[in-house]
Amino acid sequence: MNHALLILSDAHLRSADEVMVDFLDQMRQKTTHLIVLGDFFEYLAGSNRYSLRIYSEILRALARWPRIDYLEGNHDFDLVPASMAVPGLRVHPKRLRMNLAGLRVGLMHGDRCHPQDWGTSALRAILQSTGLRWLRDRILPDEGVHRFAMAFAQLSRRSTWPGRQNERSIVLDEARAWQRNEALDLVMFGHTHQAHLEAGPRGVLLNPGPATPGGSYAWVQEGQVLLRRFPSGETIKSISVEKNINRSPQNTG
Ligand SMILES: [Mn+2]
Repeated sequence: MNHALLILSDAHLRSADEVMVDFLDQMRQKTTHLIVLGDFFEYLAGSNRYSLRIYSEILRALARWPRIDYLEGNHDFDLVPASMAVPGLRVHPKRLRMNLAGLRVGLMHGDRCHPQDWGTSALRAILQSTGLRWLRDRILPDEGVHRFAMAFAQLSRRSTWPGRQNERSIVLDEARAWQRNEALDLVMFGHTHQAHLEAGPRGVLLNPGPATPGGSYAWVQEGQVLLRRFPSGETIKSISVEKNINRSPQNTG
């Protein structure tokens, strides 16, 4: 079986984005399966009609994909496939394991790894709390919520929040621990905007990096994991990933 995967993360799209639309259409000639590791949109939560209108062109490009597995991030959450009109979309609010291309794969966004990292989780924490979710989706005007969230997202990136400095190593540690505990051949995550491709004794760790011009994306095919330049596609790094039948989960409880 030749099951190729396109993996994108952290594009933080703010509007209709021609580069991304062209890229998605081009890549669709090569695979039918797209994996998004979160924060693809700068802000999209619930079925905010204003956000959906802003992103309509991108959503149409996504709708042309037969299968999309979408891990929610801290900028895009509570996604409603029906209101997004993307028939192939499967939304995953939390980290999950999947068998893909014959491999045991773990997928996570990467936020909420650090207990003190209230900065990057604030947007999600506030807008996803029960009371505010109700306000967000039923009472407040969609445009106001969208504009507030966009402004807040920008502020949170400019500032240095407690817990942000060592975010990269904390997310990596979390990915390693998960790989070890569940015998995962490949763990993929995003969030830190720092591409990472590593073949360790227990398997492969992958952060595709931000899918923004000059950034990167990942491609998995025939036992190879490739880190590639976005959007041009030059290979930055490539390693092989194998199904390790000798590995077994460490925690059985
Ligand atoms: Mn994130």
